Amino acid sequence: MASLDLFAGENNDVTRFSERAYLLHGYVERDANAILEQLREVIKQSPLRQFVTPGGGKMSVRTSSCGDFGWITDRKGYRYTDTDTITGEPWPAMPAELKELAETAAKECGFESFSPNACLINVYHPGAAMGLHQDKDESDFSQPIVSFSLGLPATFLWGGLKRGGSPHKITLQHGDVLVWGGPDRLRYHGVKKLADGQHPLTGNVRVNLTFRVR
Ligand SMILES: O=C(O)CCC(=O)C(=O)O
Ligand SMILES: [Mn+2]
Repeated sequence: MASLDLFAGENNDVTRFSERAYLLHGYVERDANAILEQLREVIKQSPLRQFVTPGGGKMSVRTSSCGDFGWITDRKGYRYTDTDTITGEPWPAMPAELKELAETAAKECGFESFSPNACLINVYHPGAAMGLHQDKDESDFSQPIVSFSLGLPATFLWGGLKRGGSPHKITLQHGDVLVWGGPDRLRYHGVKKLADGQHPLTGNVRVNLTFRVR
């Protein structure tokens, strides 16, 4: 297995772990309180829920969305909608500060024109995980994915462009941001089962936000 250090970037705060995939260490740590406050408001309007996949399994992660579009899944498939299927209302607006932070992170990694219109909120309790998958329900793969991690640490799995093989493991800490795009945009990725723990800001959960152009 190739060492991730192979791609280590020039800047200590950024690790480039694939051709166009970057870990911005602690990038949103200072903003964590404000981000979580905004999320609490979003979740009041569109509550967290456990989706059922097309295969009929219940996802272990609890999910909501904000922005013009929200990502959903049910027996009919994975897709984006412009209304929350629970409330029947439009998804809550994407807080401007969050959008700006995501755009600045993308710029930091050379993705100049990123303007996300969907933000998927994933809340992991201990034992929750996300299997290896591609983010491929979007229409413009020239746009990156920007992902914030808050609260409990997690092991992120970074695979190839095809299923199979053993993925690299990347530890994501509170405040870390991942950006991936270009030739890495359709990489398989996932999250290992969350270990028990307590975090001063989130208690026993990990919160993940992924900003996307739907
Ligand atoms: O929780 C994470 O770090 C990744 C989430 C993810 O891949 C997704 O929501 O599609
Ligand atoms: Mn994903």
